Amino acid sequence: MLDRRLLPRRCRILLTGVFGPFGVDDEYGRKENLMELFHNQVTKAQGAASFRFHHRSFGLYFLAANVDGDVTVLDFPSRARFIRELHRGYDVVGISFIAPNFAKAREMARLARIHAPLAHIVLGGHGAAIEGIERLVDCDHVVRGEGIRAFRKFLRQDPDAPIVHPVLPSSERESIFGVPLLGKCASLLVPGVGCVNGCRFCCTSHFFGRRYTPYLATGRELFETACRIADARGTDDFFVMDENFLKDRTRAFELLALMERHRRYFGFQIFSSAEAITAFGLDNLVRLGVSFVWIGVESSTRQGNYPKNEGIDARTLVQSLRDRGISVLASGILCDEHHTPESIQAEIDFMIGLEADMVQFMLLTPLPVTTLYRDLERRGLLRDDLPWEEWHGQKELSWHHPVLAGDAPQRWLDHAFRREHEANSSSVLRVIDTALCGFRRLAATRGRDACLEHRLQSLARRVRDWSPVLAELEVHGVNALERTRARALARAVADAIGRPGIRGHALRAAVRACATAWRARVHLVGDAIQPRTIVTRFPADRTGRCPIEAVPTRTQTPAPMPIAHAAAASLTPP
Ligand code: B12
Ligand code: SF4
Repeated sequence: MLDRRLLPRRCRILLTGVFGPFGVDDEYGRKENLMELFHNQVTKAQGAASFRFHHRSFGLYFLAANVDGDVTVLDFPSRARFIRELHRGYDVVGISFIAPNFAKAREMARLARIHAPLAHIVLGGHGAAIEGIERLVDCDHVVRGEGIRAFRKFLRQDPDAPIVHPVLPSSERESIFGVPLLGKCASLLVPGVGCVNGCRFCCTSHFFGRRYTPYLATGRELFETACRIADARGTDDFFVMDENFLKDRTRAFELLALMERHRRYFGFQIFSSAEAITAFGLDNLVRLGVSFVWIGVESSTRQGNYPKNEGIDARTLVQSLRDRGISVLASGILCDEHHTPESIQAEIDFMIGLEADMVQFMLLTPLPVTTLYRDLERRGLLRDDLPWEEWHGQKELSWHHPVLAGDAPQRWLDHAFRREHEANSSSVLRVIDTALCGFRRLAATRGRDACLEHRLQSLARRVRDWSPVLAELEVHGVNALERTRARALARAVADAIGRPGIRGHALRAAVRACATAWRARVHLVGDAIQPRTIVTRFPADRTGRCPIEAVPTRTQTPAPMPIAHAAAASLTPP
């Protein structure tokens, strides 16, 4: 192990995510592990109507923006690109990984020892929670939990220096039906990490010590940071990467008050628990500009649920949000301990019956550091024959379930996603429907002030920008029900905000053309999209720690088929 006291004052630091390709079966990974959020865990059964995009490894940019030194961030490298980068000469190589990417992190540490033998190897991210990781991976230092302060300490820098929020897009290469969404995507906002609720399965809460560590502690800090980022990126929309954004009600109300006072109305896509949403008030969410909220509904049963959902009727909450123009992603847990084939079907029916815009089904997965993990470990129920690559919650259970064994969990999961799609239609249709409901409700509200007037215009824009995709669903919907719904919704949109003009018709035709090309592409080569490698260099002694370079170096994606879609910024689900 290298002695960190030997590190030079001005370090050359490489911060990297794990290497691709992603979502393929090889010695380092599994095909279920796509580097995508929606297509992997939410709209995966929705075929061409699935939302497609990539998210950068945000934590790395936060570290880079907050330590002193020449820092390079390498996102989505190939193995060969990583080796090439090592030869540039680094004092520190920081590897960020999650548990299912354990084998990749181990291989990268091995490569770093060979190609950069003098570099200190630091491991961080959720994978660092794996017990005995120091022994399993050849490294010099492991950071568990919040990383900025810990990494500064490691580098012998001031851990309590102010935190700089980097300016970043929330996602890359957004598309649906093979149609790239043009225009600016929402920016990333990370108000803080962790959640105090400590639900027993939740690894983000446990990893950060069941505490909330704010990066932006007050509404004013949030507002000022949002202004800075919005001015730099040219969009007022934000994807808020905070486990339970509305939990700090005072901060959210202060933010709302500042937006109203300055007449600067941002839009937000957030994660929040049902209790926090209810406590903040649904109409306040509309004023705050929330267009999307991810809620952990978890289960219909008392046994499978958590205090955050106590006394709240999930279906009423979901419908009340959608009525107000707020899209809901509801997530539910399958293969909980008490589930049997009968009760699991009831659970799936319950999730479908919520009629949310999107539903995530996830297998109960005990990840290291969680109470659930400790509990199952104590009871001897954890599987020791399953490699970490399989701990992604999309196929096998990583623990011994009393009745659901073998490939039963995966079959239930596939069945759940498929049924949800068939019953509730494609998520994009629901998202347009939600925006239209919100528009009608607000349009009927008397005495709208400037804030609500702004929200009304945003909803109208969202409906107008997204509705061309209905042209594709009218013809190629998953079933007759969806095709009928798409036609009815297109008529309702025309009644509420006007018939499509020449531009609208052109967009509808373009969507159809792109979708046809996409179907051909899927038929010939499949629907995989690998993220491109992104290299960003943060030089030392920079003002405001801004990167000087962000170089996409490789793309494995098909050539984009551009059609105008200015809506990307107004509705970009996380
Ligand atoms: C964005 C995201 C993704 C993106 C990936 C982005 C990327 N480029 O890797 C997408 C959507 C593709 C994704 C996919 C998956 N994800 Co994911 N994802 C997240 C999410 C929502 C946010 C992460 C984030 O940016 N947080 C904000 C930043 C600031 O925090 P951070 O990353 O934790 O970084 C901090 C510290 O951890 C630390 N740190 C991080 N890296 C490093 C490195 C060094 C050197 C140091 C010193 C410190 C350090 O410092 C940072 C600042 O404090 C988290 C949940 C969450 N709320 O954190 C899940 C999460 C990380 N994902 C998870 C999982 C399981 C998956 C999937 C397997 C899901 C699935 N079943 O399909 C896939 C795997 C994909 C793959 N092939 O790798 C788990 C990880 C579980 C675990 N214990 O390992 C999480 C925690 C969600 C959960 N609760 O289960 N994911
Ligand atoms: S409320 Fe959500 S983020 Fe918080 S501990 Fe529970 S599952 Fe995790």
